[in-house]
Amino acid sequence: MESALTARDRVGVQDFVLLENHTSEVAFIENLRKRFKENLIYTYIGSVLVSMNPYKELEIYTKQHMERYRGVNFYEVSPHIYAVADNAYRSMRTERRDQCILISGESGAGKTEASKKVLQYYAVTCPASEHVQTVKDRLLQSNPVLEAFGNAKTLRNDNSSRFGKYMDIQFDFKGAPVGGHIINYLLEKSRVVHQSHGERNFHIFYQLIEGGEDDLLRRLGLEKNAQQYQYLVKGNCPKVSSINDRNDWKIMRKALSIIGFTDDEVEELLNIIASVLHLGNVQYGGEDSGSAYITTETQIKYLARLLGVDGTVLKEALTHKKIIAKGEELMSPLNQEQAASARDALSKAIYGRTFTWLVNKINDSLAFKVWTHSNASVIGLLDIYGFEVFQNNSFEQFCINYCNEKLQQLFIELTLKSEQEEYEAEGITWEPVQYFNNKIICDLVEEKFKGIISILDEECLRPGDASDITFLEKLEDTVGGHAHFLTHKLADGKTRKVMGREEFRLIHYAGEVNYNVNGQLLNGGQRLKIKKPKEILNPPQSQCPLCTAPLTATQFKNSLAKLMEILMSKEPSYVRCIKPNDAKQAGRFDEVLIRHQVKYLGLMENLRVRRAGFAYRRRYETFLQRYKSLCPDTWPNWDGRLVDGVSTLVKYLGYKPEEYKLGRTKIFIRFPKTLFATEDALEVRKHSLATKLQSSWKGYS
Ligand code: AD9
Ligand code: MG
Repeated sequence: MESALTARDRVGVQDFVLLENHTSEVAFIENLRKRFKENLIYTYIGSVLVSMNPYKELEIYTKQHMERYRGVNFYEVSPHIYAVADNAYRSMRTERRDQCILISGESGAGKTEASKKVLQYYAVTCPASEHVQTVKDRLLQSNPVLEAFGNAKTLRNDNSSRFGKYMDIQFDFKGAPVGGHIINYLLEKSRVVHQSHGERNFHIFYQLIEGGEDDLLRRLGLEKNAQQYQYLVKGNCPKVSSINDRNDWKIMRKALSIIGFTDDEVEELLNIIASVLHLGNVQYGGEDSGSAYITTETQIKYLARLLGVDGTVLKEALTHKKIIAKGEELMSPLNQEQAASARDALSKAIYGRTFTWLVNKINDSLAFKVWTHSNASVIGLLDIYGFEVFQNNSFEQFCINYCNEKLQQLFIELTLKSEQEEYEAEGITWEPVQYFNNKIICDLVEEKFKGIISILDEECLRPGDASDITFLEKLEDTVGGHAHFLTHKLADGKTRKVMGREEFRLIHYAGEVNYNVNGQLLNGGQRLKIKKPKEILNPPQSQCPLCTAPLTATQFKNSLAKLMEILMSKEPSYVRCIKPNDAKQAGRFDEVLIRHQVKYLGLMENLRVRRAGFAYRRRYETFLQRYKSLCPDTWPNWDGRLVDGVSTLVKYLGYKPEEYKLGRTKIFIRFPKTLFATEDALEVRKHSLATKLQSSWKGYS
């Protein structure tokens, strides 16, 4: 029989707070490595779950596994995503407090898979009636639909979510899921018209072309060949070995039916998807005057039919822009290049709007019809893009990283707050922890009038010579002296050689990122108010300072503020996902890559906060239950007060006064070695009992 000590040598500790040297990153990574090698992909930092993507199917998600975690204390079973799900569920039920599970990590780290596991856990383990079963099915089936329209193959992940997602699962007073609601964030619309080498457009396009029935494709005017479509050939990657588009089409179609889409609605949806493909194939020629004209009449014919608009109106929309001169609307012709970008802008707008429509439809179908807040509780699931640093970082990365700053701030505030509250509740002196508060970076981005987003808005709305470069200059004037902001200009007027003239650098909590300002004004300033398809076809207006529609960056800022409010009102659980290598391969532990993520996820900081003071804490009844066999006075039953039992037990075990403290309901143990010694004693006792039993059996034979 393996002793507790050698087992720990082999598989590491299941909670990082039990590491002897908790400040050592080397020890942290080593523990991850040991566990990963043994297929132990989950480890805790206190109540935070660290999850490593195994890149292979593990036999740990069966119904039996779910049962094992049901209603069981966090520490009595090995770390698992089901334990987090169950713990949140139980807290919701017993404390009547709304919960949220925040899943973070970089692209391909396993966030979406983790969120699906949580949802499956509730679908299987929560009580059900006929109505509830429908809700469960719809909740589960929302995934294949949203993934078809919102996920794509990227270099980093074959099924990368190109949008952020927050999902509420609503439970009734019996604890049965009775409804849901999804909020989506910042869909990567640029992918509709362009993909980098080795990447694809959103899955739905390929699913439709590969899996769509002949009849359907005929109606949509589509050919069964992705190579025919300009929007699908940019990345030169029509097929992906891990993806079966034809099969996924069937799953997606079935999911649409389960969610309650009528045949007409499905047809309408697919009309729009087909329209985007046709739009991509619209080509232009140039008049002598320079004005663009359309050379591909067939596409216009299909588009007019599918979108239900007049062909002439459509053609004008694709070759002209509307300007307002002296109070009058005029149509001004575009040149070829401008027309092509107007076409692409239209495709992106149509796709973005369709995605929002889809989310709204799913929400209608998940809506709990007799919902009142008084008798229901909520578990929220956040699956949102992690911190991103590319060679070239643009507006999209800026928004994503800003979002991560906000989440990190929330994490720090809530973790510290809950630690502090626990110490206070237990009557134990709180020792303040030093930590980096990233509020200063959030302010730099979002502060009114002088934050980066305000300056971006101002430049977007300023008529005249506003450009990406004037935006950068304004930034330099306003936030140039900020400790977390840099450009190529040095304070003494010299230039910083390592930086380009069109970029600024933010020193994020997770590292430094250079953002290119090219196109920031365009992206940051896009107005979002679009309602019906016909309205989309109105040519984009030139910038109008009086327009009150929110700008993309500000809208994103506001939606993040709302998200923070939602999360703040709930009790959080955290899942931190780590990707083991960039090759999407099982068994490969790329230490450099992992170390980066440990840093970006702020795990060492997290561990430090958790370890400040005490490594380990347990409720008296749990502690007594586990270790009472080690002390004759507490074994087999303890009659008196729990705290006296624990006190008797630890004195018998030889704990020194500086090694532990007794709170109101819990014991706090300062060093891991104290606990390990107790665990080892327990192993020894079990072992000797087993030996005794064996020898007494032998006596009978
Ligand atoms: V992105 O930011 O949306 O690009 P995610 O969501 O973090 O990313 P995802 O959950 O999609 O990553 O995981 C990527 C792939 O890793 C999956 O398609 C699976 O092939 C693989 N994966 C992730 N988690 C698990 C797991 N627990 N077991 C097995 C997994 N495979
Ligand atoms: Mg994902």
